[in-house]
Amino acid sequence: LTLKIGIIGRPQAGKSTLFQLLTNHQVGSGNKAQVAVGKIPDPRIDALTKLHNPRKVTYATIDFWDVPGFLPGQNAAGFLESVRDVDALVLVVRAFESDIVPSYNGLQPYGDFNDIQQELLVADWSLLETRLERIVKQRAKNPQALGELSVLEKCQATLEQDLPLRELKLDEDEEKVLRTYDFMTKKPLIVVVNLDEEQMRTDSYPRKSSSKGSCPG
Ligand SMILES: Nc1nc2c(ncn2[C@@H]2O[C@H](COP(=O)(O)OP(=O)(O)O)[C@@H](O)[C@H]2O)c(=O)[nH]1
Ligand SMILES: [Mg+2]
Repeated sequence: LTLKIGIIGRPQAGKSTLFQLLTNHQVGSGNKAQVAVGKIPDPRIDALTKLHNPRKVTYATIDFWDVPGFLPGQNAAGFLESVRDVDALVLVVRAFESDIVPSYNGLQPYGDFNDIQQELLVADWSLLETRLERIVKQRAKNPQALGELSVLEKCQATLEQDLPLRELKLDEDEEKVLRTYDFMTKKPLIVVVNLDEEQMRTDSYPRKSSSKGSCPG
């Protein structure tokens, strides 16, 4: 089973650049999700290869999906559909400055992170509502429904605080129940802040201005 990772973010954030780096795959200009294979570097395989000099060397791989950029106010259905079944998300947010590359509502990496996270939270809300309705109806007939209901209620409390479901601490059985759902904010998330060289060197780029919460970058 190959791990699937979806690369998401605004247009012009650097998603395809990262995708190309990871997969060595040239990106076309179309606006469709693209998939390519990334090899996982493994020093153990390299050591064995040196020792045995085999004819073929096979690294473990990850399928990376380069997902079309998402803009706020846009219908999120298509965007969400392309990442519904990935195992993890990489969110690329733009910090780099450029006169050539257009930016959408300015350079605000934290704001971009927040907007997209919000979109994922909303998607989970609507999935949760559907599931809750169904499970409440099944409760009388299905003995498993009660356990599921309690997990979903915990999810509800978490989402009500605007927190992603990966923040919710569950025991092993509850985790198993939750895994049967494709909640977006349950997926592991890596936030990549795409800095330019100057920002790298000086470690200064637009961060979150208010003091509430912490910037994931
Ligand atoms: N100056 C600068 N340009 C970048 C950087 N990262 C990406 N770009 C450029 O920004 C444009 C958009 O990048 P791309 O990876 O296609 O963004 P995507 O729309 O998120 O897939 C391309 O022309 C890239 O070459 C960066 O760190 N600095
Ligand atoms: Mg792209």
